[in-house]
Parts: sequence; structure tokens; C-alpha cells
Amino acid sequence: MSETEEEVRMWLNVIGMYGVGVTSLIQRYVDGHLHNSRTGIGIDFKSKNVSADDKNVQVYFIDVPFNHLTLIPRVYFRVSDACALVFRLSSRDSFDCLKEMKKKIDNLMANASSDCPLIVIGNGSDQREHRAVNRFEVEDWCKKEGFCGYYEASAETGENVDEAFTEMVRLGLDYHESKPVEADEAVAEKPSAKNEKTSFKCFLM
Ligand SMILES: Nc1nc2c(ncn2[C@@H]2O[C@H](COP(=O)(O)OP(=O)(O)O)[C@@H](O)[C@H]2O)c(=O)[nH]1
Ligand SMILES: [Mg+2]
Repeated sequence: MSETEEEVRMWLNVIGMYGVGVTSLIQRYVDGHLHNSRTGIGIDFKSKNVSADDKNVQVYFIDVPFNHLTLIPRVYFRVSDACALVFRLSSRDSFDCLKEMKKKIDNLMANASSDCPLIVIGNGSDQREHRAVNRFEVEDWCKKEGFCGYYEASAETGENVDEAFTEMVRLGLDYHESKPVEADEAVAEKPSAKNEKTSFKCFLM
């Protein structure tokens, strides 16, 4: 990073039902490959340094299984800069769950006075023969619900993962710059990011 480059810290939530591939997508984007330690339960973080708009951005991806959503303290929604809702293209149930998820997130965001951008990621695009949800149906729903984008990606092959996450970072950065500084200071300690890419457990409770 050059000395003149501005440093920004952002928090992006990636949320989905167990098994849709949330952890895999974050791993693929942050580490560039998948590793075996994907069986973790609970809420996790992974961070990555990226350059965007001439800024050095430290992005914290919060890995949120849907049934842990209500465990996230309100403050995290207040500081979140963007959220991705993930479903599995081969699972109709996971798309139906997205509708319930959106309602819960709308409530949480309203309570936290947040208006951060939301995108949808349909994961598992490599499993073409198992597709259970029509692309146009998702696109229509996303438009109706006011999402900022819809991406079909594969954590397995990496297809479209960079595109989806890069867009989430870009949207998050726009939002981050539009909100008062005070919100960012509400998160207590900056996690100890010894390396540019760090993974650690979050003990929220
Ligand atoms: N074929 C395929 N399998 C995937 C993909 N993403 C994740 N998986 C597999 O789906 C399972 C659940 O993934 P995981 O990331 O643990 O899901 P999470 O519970 O949402 O965090 C694992 O066996 C992954 O290897 C994908 O894009 N394509
Ligand atoms: Mg997981």
C-alpha cells in the first residue's frame, strides 16, 4: 500500500442455509481455493485486503448460517456495508428459504437503521443438470425485492465468484462512504489481522 492510499475497513455479511456453500464461496474468494476445514458451525470471519477506488480496503466477510442470524448483535448490522444472501441452484428449498431470510434481514436492518445494499448469489452453477430454480424467476424476485444484483456462481470451480464478490465490495464501499463515521466505531476491537488474509472464530455471545 502506498502511504497516500486511504485505508478503509468494511464488514460484509454472507448468509445462507446450511449446506448452500457460504463458507466455500468465502474461501474461494479470499484464498483462491477450497480447503478441507469447511465443516465449522456457527459464525465465522475471514478477511481480505483489496484495492478499490484507489483505496486499501480491509474487508471482513462474516460467514452467517441462516439459523444463526438472530445471534448477530444489532451493532453488526449497523456497521455492515453489504450483505449477500446465498441459495443453492440445485435446491428449491434453499430459494424458498431466501424469501423468509429477506423478511428477517429487512427487520434486522430496520432495527439497526441500516440501508446497506443486498445481493443474491445462486451457488452451484457447475451442477447444471441439477438446477432446480429458474434464473428468470430469481431475477424477477430480486428486482421486486430491491436487490442490487443477482449472480450465479460456483465455489467449486470458481466461476463468477470474483465477479460477485467484487461487486459486493464495490457496492459496500459506496454505501460505506455515504454513512456517518460514528457507525463504524461501534464495533469494538479490530480483529487481530496479522496477515492480509486472516480467518478466525467470532465469539459473539
Ligand atoms: N458442486 C458444488 N459443490 C459445492 C459448491 N459449493 C459448495 N459445495 C459443496 O457443498 C457442501 C457445503 O458447502 P459449505 O461451504 O460447507 O456450505 P455452508 O454450510 O453454506 O457453509 C460442501 O460439500 C461443498 O464442497 C459448488 O459451487 N458446487
Ligand atoms: Mg459454513
